[in-house]
Amino acid sequence: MIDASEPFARPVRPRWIPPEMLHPPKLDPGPPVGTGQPRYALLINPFYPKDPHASFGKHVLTPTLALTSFAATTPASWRVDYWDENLLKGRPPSDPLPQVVGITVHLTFANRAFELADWYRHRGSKVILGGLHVLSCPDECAQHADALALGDGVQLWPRILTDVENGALKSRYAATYENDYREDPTPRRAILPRSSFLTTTSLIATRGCHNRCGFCYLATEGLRMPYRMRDPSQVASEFLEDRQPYAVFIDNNLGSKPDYLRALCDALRPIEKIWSAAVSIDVTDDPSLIRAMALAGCTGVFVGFESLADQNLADARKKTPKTADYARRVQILHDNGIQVNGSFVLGFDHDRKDVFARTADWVEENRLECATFHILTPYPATPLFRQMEGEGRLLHRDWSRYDTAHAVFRPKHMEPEELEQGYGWLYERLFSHTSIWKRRPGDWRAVAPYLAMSYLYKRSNRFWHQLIQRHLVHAAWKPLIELSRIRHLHYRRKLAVCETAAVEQSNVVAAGV
Ligand code: B12
Ligand code: SF4
Repeated sequence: MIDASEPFARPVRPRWIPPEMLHPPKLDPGPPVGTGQPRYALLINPFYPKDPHASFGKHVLTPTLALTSFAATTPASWRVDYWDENLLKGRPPSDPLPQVVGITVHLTFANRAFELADWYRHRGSKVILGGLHVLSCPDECAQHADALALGDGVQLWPRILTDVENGALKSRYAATYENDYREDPTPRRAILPRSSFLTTTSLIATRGCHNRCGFCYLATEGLRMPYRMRDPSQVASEFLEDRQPYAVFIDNNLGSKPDYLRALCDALRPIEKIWSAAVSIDVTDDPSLIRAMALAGCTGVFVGFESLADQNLADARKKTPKTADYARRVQILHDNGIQVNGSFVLGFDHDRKDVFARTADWVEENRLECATFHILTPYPATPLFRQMEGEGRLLHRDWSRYDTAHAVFRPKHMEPEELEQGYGWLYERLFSHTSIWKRRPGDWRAVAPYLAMSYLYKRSNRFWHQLIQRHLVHAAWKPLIELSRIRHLHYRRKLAVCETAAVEQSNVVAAGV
């Protein structure tokens, strides 16, 4: 029962959701076809239902690198195509039938991945499944695949294709993440539909993280991902090669090694582009690093605050500054013109029903330009999963609802329904006109682009499916992105002048003048 006295108890208005955002296209049974066109591989990112509370636009900001990263290792004699079901183009291609179909599997879309796998296998393709869910639940996935790729696809894919050619495909291939990351080829971005994403430049510079939070997928049993870095110059050249003004770093935590981040900023500064990245808030330990990020083109960070309660963070074993210091640290980012998208996890053991209102107030007081919420979700094979399972608190194992928008465990201080309703209420409040306006940037020149971006991102869910189907995503964002880049270059010049003046001042002081 939801406590009616809570602010989040007010029923959320039912909204119209475009059916394309909730259901994948139906696959007709069709007859078995044969063995597929030799040396033709199709790579699929399966459909997942979109959470109506959050932005639909976020799914077409930038593509996953899961498929393009290993597509780059496809032998030259093979044709390779990319198919993202979330781009709403209908049924995936089957004429000609690919000899090999590679599908990436996460737990939330595992069922759709299996449906696709069964469909292609029935027709005669060889199906290879890879990705996070294959690593955490291999036996479940094996029933739907000719072969499983456990771990790093970049090392496995060429081996798999060679074995297919030789009629010697094995049922399991495994690779670790301990190799030298600098030797990985550039992801094959040319196979992506450029008009379908805000930017096709999803970049990755590092693998792993200096933390190992108990709820994070990085703590999955059997996943060893030592911290690895690519050469900063390699990353800058990839950025240039893709010819887009804006890139999104999809690293787990770009700030894990501050010295590396500084070197990366040195390499990115001359190319005069803009980018955003996920970091943990300890990146602000050294404000000069934040200045270096701004001068290198960083316009936004996605910060995993996770919780505003120290006890929750300690339970999760996250090494992080005290939450009382978060506001000052956010200000350091804002002072350098960097927008903050705060990520919060709800439902930790010290969260009571006031967590929703307290989080919303804090986000507004600190004028976070954007916020993303997640219901705590115990991913299989993580320490959190084992804990919840041991305490008998898991409600079910329907992976499709392990999408951080549903309560899949029994929280300590509220009902699962209250957790879900509070989560929905938070998005309602933070995406409201009042809240968007309250959080506008202090610099009046930044207000118009902030409002335009906020409205497109947070209040256009009725239209996103049309932009996606008409290949207009890139075109819709383009003017705003270009405007941001030009504003940022102007802003950087001012920052650089201040920086030079500060250095000259300290030289004068050092010289004892
Ligand atoms: C980009 C991204 C997105 C994008 C695109 C997602 C998409 N599927 O199209 C957007 C922003 C839309 C998104 C949304 C969400 N995401 Co997301 N996302 C990421 C992110 C940051 C990068 C993914 C990536 O490119 N990784 C780099 C590639 C190279 O690594 P990889 O995927 O593991 O692939 C390698 C291997 O696994 C293997 N491999 C993978 N697939 C295959 C297939 C074959 C055939 C072979 C041979 C090999 C192979 O080879 C690759 C190279 O080694 C990851 C975090 C991260 N850094 O990985 C989170 C992450 C994948 N997302 C996550 C989540 C929870 C979500 C959301 C549910 C969150 C939310 N509530 O909105 C949504 C919805 C998506 C969904 N239902 O799954 C979780 C998944 C947790 C889990 N255990 O499944 C992650 C791990 C974040 C996290 N820290 O928890 N996401
Ligand atoms: S800091 Fe973020 S990426 Fe690193 S282990 Fe914790 S949750 Fe995962």
